[in-house]
Amino acid sequence: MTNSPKGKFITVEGIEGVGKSTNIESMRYFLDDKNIECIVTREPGGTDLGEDIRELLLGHKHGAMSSDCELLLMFASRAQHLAQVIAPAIEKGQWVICDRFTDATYAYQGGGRGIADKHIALLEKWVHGDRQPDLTFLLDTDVATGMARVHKRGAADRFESEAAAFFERVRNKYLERATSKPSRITVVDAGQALSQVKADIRQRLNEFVAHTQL
Ligand code: Z5A
Repeated sequence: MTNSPKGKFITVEGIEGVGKSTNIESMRYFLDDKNIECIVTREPGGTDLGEDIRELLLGHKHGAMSSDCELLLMFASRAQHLAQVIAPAIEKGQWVICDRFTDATYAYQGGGRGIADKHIALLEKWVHGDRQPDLTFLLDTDVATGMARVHKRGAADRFESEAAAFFERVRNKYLERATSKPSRITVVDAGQALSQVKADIRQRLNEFVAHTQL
């Protein structure tokens, strides 16, 4: 009996408004076209429990939440998500596209809130061991462009209410991580016309799919 191949784990990252949700939909169509079974999920969230944690994290009910509490809730949601959704899907051979994962924790809780990388690394090791995304798209554009896109939507959540300086630190941390992990993280210029952003993502995804089928 041969083991069926494991699925792949793809994550999509970036500051608010860079077009993660929009482009994830196109990525799903692309994989469908290639007859690759995939699921789309998100963090924080992705399970019933995780979605409840997401409400705590994004809502304004707990505006005075400490940075450490925020960090631990992100990993609590992630632990459930990995155990209940991500790991089982990959084991079954499905591909998983996840809207944000641990790079977001380094960017927001590390870069944004100032928590030391070594604390985040400890939780990362505990919660996901050696499991890492196989491919990450970092959609990158300047903070003003991202903010202008989402602020058209109305009421801002707890993160969206942060000042531009917070998102500058988040963006810098993302770019720093991309520089240190070039084989996993592909940076896409998300300030371009959407058609070009989609084309850039499709090209990288195509290379990745071809490589996995070698
Ligand atoms: N967070 C954290 O702190 N730590 C963690 O570990 C994790 C998360 C996992 C929830 O994330 C918050 O959790 C997040 C970080 C924190 N807070 N923030 N900020 P989220 O992913 O749910 O929230 P978000 O980043 O605010 O997502 P978003 O606002 O939905 O943005 P998006 O998905 O990147 O964008 P979009 O909805 O696809 O596009 C926004 C608009 O721009 C839409 O009208 C599009 O049509 C338009 N758009 C998209 N691309 C283009 C281009 N290229 N040109 C023109 N217009 C475009």
